[in-house]
Amino acid sequence: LLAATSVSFAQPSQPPLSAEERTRWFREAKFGMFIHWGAYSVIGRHEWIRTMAQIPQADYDVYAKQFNPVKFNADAWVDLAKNAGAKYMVITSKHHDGFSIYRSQVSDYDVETTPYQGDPLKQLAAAAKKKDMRLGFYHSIMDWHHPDYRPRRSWEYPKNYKEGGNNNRYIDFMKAQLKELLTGYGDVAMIWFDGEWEHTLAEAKRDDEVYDFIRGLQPNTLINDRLYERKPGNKADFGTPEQYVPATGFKDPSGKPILWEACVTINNDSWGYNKYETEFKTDRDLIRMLVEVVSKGGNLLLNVGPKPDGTIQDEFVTRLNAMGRWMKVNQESIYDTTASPFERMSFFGRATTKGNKLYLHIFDWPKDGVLRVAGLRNLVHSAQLLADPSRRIVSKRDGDDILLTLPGAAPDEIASVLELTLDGA
Ligand code: JFZ
Repeated sequence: LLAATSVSFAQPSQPPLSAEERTRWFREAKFGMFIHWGAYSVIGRHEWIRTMAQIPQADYDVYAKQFNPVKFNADAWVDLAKNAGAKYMVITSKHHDGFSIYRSQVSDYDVETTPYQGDPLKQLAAAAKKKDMRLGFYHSIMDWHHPDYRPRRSWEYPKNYKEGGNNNRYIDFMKAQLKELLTGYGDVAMIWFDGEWEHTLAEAKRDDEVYDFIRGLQPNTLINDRLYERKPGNKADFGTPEQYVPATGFKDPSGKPILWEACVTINNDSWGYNKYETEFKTDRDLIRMLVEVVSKGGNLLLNVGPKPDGTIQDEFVTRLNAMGRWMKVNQESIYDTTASPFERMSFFGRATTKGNKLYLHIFDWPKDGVLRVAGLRNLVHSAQLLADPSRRIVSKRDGDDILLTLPGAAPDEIASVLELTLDGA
């Protein structure tokens, strides 16, 4: 269990990169795995359960103390992500309930209060490092537990602001936790803030201070936009549309297009483990969603909520494996690509580009075997199906369009990818 902690997490030296350089891996990666795991997983309903069910702190703590993931295997989690085709993982170091799932020296509301002897984040960081997987931390600004956090949930404190809370002291605490995460766990791919809507940092005018603090510890860690509460001209590396795919890209509050990452659950609604959930997106929903996101220039951060024992439910595993099988055949059309060049999507599916390659993701296979790509004026040098590269696909110009003659049946009912090599792309 503790073997993983023998890996050295000596602070890596990172020469600061330009924004363009430090986000390169993110733009190439396209697909990450999100993990919501904490005291709420023990209850197994929803990560907001403490607020939703108005559970008093003392009662909630009984569950928190039961967090004991004896079957947690960090290598298995990294393998699951890797086999699915994900290039990075983002895990909750602390969610809104305030419970840290790592061994925090500055908080006594953490995994150290449970029977579990290890540090899940240390083990995950070691496994990720070994397997060449990037790891980032989701960290909630909102904290329902810390005595200095204001405002508190209104159902507990009708006045909304708890007497005695001290915003600045809370932010100091948050910085101390960030320092632990950014100095004890090796390279941190990103800090994924959340819960900014209670204005904690904005009110104290300390958002930029937190930004600079992170950069000072690890200059190339990416920082999401939820640090800033949609402040115009902020320095965030990427935006975070949630549970939807923005149709025309994502803009910061000043209107500047920025990198973005759509975060999405595999189940219907809950980010944390929900044992009552019966609805799950299908393989087809998920694969097409990844294609959709990438064709619009974004990343997909797909969530799993592991069980309290450290295992991941079959409904998630089978779907991630299906994505992985699709990715093994078609990954060229995903990694390191840029958004579709077509202003209006052709009827058949989606598209991405890379250099002189144009990838067509065919959702609706043409019944007459002829695919019309409207408005493609480039010369098509060659065309091949990624699922069947040996077969020659004939292309023919028809005015502004290209006609491609395809085999009778789709190689993949969910999404078949046709790679066009263009002249003068
Ligand atoms: C937040 C959390 O409250 C939730 O538990 C989960 O961690 C998720 C990833 O993030 O929920 C949000 C945050 C932002 C929006 C909606 C839900 N939003 O911008 O619409």
